[in-house]
Amino acid sequence: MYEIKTLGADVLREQASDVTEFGPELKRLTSEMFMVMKRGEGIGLAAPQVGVLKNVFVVQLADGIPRVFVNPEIIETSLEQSPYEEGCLSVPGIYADVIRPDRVRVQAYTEEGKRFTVDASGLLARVIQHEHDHLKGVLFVDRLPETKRERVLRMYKKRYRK
Ligand code: QAP
Ligand code: CO
Repeated sequence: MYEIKTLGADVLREQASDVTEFGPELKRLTSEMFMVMKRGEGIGLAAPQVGVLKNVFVVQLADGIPRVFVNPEIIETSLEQSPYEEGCLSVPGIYADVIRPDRVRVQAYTEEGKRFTVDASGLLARVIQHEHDHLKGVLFVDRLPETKRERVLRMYKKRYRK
């Protein structure tokens, strides 16, 4: 079973690589990722968070639809941006408002290797951008204004030591 890597783990800071084989190994990875995500009561999880440097993330919102994005690319973002409170299974207990585009168009592949495009808004758009960042080694705390980032990181380290 995969374990969630937390802030400080080097693997969270590396660039992931594209998936080249759409077979049973990929299926196994995504099903394990859904399990890890649900166990942690998350709504999104990227492969690097379980130590796998592949361009894959999974999302499951309250609608219950399991969504898999393989080799995703954000091809368009709205000019309108808004703050929204984010958290991350890799930075447990920390939540902060992150400003991001309200809507994105993402192109990705299914587990079967079929290309698809989604226009996402609302929470789905947020989670897609957050998870896409993980594939580049970026965490939501990196997107906070410096003073706020320092404050939440201090809070995290203080809690983490206990
Ligand atoms: C990303 O994050 C997300 O600190 C997914 O103690 C979340 O599922 C993007 C979680 C919100 C946009 C808005 C975090 C669970 C789950 C924690 C998650 C925790 C337990 C985070
Ligand atoms: Co995250």
